[in-house]
Amino acid sequence: MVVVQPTNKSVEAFEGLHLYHGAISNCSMRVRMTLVEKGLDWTSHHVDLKKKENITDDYFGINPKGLVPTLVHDGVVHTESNDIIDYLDNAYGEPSLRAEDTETLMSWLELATSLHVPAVKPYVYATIIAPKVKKTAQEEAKYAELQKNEELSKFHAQHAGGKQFQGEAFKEAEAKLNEAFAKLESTLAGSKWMMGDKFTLADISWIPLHFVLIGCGYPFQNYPNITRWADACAKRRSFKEGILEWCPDFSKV
Ligand SMILES: N[C@@H](CCC(=O)N[C@@H](CS)C(=O)NCC(=O)O)C(=O)O
Repeated sequence: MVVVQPTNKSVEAFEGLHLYHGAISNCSMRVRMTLVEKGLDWTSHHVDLKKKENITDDYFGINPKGLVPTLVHDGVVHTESNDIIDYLDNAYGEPSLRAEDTETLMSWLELATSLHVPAVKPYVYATIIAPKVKKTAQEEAKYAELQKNEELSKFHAQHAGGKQFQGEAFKEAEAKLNEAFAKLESTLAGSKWMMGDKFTLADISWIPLHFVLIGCGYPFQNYPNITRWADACAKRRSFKEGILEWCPDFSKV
């Protein structure tokens, strides 16, 4: 559980569940899906990443990395999407999104987290997003002032001023995705959901990656089990309300 002490104290007065989230953000999608699956009421604070609404003193005062999503639950600030969905499932019992084999379930959430900066983000920025979130010189300066996280500063510097990164960084990202999706493909052979017969947090963690990456042209046609699983996920209300209502088609963002 990642709890943050906000310097923007306004959120400490919030009651109930408040989510700062981005329509096009795969990390936000998993939290919105969890809220729907668990039938929870929540207050939306939409942060438009294309308008760089995350690059403000106010938002960095809530999430010190300037990332979405951020959950505020009764004034307590939680970051990191895979920790947030685990937190919500623990905090609100039924319907449970856990599996009997908690260790394997958690390892899928950890894998999704660990792939984000080295693989998912570079792939998505290189194929679609970088030109859509190009910062003005003023926004670059504000970002440099606010961002204290070295990994994120380094990542964003790779496409500062409209630069596109392809080459080695892209190939490395692609190789990491290929390895992860080969593992997912074999896990889904003969089982409906990632953890067997039950739809769990593992499916919620991974289906936004499929949705976003297929929009970026990732070749999921080579993965028949993943395709079948994604079709089953797409039939759920949480997919419609947590993903499609906010982002109908990632290739058109
Ligand atoms: N590990 C974080 C990653 C969050 C993240 O990178 N969010 C993206 C959208 S999916 C974002 O806020 N991007 C804006 C930026 O990098 O400035 C999580 O899982 O919550």
